[in-house]
Amino acid sequence: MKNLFDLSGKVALVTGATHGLGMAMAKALAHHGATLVVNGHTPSKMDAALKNYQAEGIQAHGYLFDVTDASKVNESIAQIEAEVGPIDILVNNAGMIMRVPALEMDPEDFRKVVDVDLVSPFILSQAVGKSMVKRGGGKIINICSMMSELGRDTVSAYAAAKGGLKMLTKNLATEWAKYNIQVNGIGPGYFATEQTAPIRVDGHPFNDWIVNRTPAGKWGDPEDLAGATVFLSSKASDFVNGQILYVDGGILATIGKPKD
Ligand code: GCO
Repeated sequence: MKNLFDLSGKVALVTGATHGLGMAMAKALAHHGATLVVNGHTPSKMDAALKNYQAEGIQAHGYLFDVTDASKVNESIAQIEAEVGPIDILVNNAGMIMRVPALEMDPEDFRKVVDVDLVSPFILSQAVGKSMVKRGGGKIINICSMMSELGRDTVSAYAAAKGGLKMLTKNLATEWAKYNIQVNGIGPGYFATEQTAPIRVDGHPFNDWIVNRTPAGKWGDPEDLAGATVFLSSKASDFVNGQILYVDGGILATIGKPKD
């Protein structure tokens, strides 16, 4: 049973893994034996992140590249596979959000959000998918969101992208399952991260509301994603294709309840 989750000998690439959910998922993969490759785009953040990994005994390989630039991505994947080894596990976590009412949002900003949150997972999946097909298999995990299922004021671009990412996951799973590539998603609920800091302030109406709206009655900790990440990266999920595993404290299971 234990070996089902053993990732020894596997190379895992996690995008946007210099902080937050990306770092937590990357650490879980490394602690289960994977050789870790982390992507980021800010040198100072990468330096700090590599020290953070090192402090936990993880020799992470850091690669700075823009996930929205297809030629840079293909170059970097070729470099990683030459220097570290063929990529067995890809976690498309890099993402961004802009909270702007739809009537006011600049279409160029809309395009930027969709580029990072939807187009880049396609670019990375295609680049890594080509060598996974040649080698007979692999694992791809797309980090979705509550906004893959639900709308919310001010996040139309993010919701459009995360909704699209759910369907990209199902479609890649449809096309690539025959190559023994399992493409699945993880849908985090509301987690205590840098990204949610602006809406997770004591007394902020959204903060109180989300705690009440979540059956678990709290914000998630990034470590709460470890199990789902290792499961969808391991032999344990070899017959799991095109699924979105929501890790949300029960938000999607309920209509919510009036405040006590
Ligand atoms: C927001 C939040 C969400 C969460 C997450 C929920 O503004 O609503 O930032 O987008 O980060 O995606 O699943």
